[in-house]
Amino acid sequence: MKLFDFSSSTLRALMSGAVALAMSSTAFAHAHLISSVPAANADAVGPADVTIHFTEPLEPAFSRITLAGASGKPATTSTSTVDSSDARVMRLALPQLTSGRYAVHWVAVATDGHRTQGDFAFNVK
Ligand SMILES: [Cu+2]
Repeated sequence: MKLFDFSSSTLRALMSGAVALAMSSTAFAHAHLISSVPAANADAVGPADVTIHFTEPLEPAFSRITLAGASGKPATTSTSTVDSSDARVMRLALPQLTSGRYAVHWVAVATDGHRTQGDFAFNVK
């Protein structure tokens, strides 16, 4: 009597599991938000831009920040940029905003191609 009888499909499943584990250990290179200005839920006075610091350098072509007002409509038509001297910093220039609550949405694609995204809001006084 054989104790183990691995069929080739079982072996393949085990191997793909091992590959998935090996790949997930490199997935920590995802770009995560460290901090932002304005900060989440902050009361901002005349903010000139939204600046977000990430854990990893970003791919400018696939990363972006967008801003919506309380109505859900875009609060600016300008396009966000990744800092040319530090690709871990992304920025959206702002027009003069009227008082109210604004929602930031960000998409960050790290140089390993992994995509993260998030939302936060701040208030303009
Ligand atoms: Cu990653």
